[in-house]
Amino acid sequence: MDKIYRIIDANINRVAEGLRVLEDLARFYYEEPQLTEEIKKIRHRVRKSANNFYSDFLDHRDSINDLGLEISQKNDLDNKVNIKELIMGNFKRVQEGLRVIEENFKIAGHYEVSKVYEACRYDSYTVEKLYFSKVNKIIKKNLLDTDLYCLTAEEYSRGRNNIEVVQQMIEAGVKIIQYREKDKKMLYKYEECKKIRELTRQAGVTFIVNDDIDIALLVKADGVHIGQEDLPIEKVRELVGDEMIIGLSTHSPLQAQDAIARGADYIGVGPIFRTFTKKDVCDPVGLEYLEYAVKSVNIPFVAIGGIKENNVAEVAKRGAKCIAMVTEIVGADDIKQKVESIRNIIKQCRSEN
Ligand code: 3NM
Repeated sequence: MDKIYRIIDANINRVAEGLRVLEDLARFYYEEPQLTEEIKKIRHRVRKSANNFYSDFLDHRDSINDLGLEISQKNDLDNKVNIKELIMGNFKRVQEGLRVIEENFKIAGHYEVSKVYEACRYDSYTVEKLYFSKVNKIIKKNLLDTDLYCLTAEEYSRGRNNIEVVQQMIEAGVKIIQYREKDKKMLYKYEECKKIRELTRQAGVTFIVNDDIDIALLVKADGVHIGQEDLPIEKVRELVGDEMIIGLSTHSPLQAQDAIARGADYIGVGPIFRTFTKKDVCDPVGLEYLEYAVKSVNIPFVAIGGIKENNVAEVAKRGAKCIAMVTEIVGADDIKQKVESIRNIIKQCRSEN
């Protein structure tokens, strides 16, 4: 029976620690009271329900001779590249641990106690669902909490391919990138998006695919961006589900309100100035529509169209928090340096606002 207590002890620690990771993310990172409380309740129950066994656990604990530490140090199977993976990994750790506790308490002759851990496992399934739905809402709300939104356009990239350009954008610290290629064949777009997904995932950068919902789904992009004449947003939502971000280009206050009512997660507001990058776009809407968006659009939005280093200040001073640029970035001699100087201008405008 000694070894059984050793297993239960190790798993109670594993579960409680996993819960603590989840609780602290909810509490300090997402600042989400309901999740914090729900996780805390389970964690206390996990610890308290085994209080009577505390001395048995200590008697049989033998961490120094645990094979697990050496194995864990030798591989990186437990590595995580983003917070979502961290959350997922810890829920799995908690649920697996609870199952081990449950089964071993039965063997140890404590059937009633095992049922408590079974109940905790079911509670954790419910909280996991709640956790992800809340986290997704928070992620979507904050999705454009960054100064610069960059898009690809290989034909303006001075001979660099999209992958090189994206790598440089990431190195420059850009936090959201849209893949936009109107004239490439599907296969090439898919291959490029697969690579970009890998790069952005490793760097924790949000990745949006323009137009091609199928590619966005296949490569597990964070979102898809569509235009006014693409499939209706409700139908796109049916295809991509609740989690995926949907962005919609809008060119007037009416279109903005329509996009909000129909479930867009963010909108593009533009074209602010004349642009030749988007072939079929309307005339510039000027800064007026931007001013409307700043006052009246209650979802994230990004200003776009003809914005360059030499006019970005006008846009930032009008209150645009997130600004999109295509040719100014992809066509720069030095992308990193361009991003840096644009960022400095935006920062300066914000401090003056
Ligand atoms: N959408 P540049 S304007 C992709 O108004 C796009 O919805 C627009 O390119 C809109 O920064 C645009 O090179 C092109 O002017 C922006």
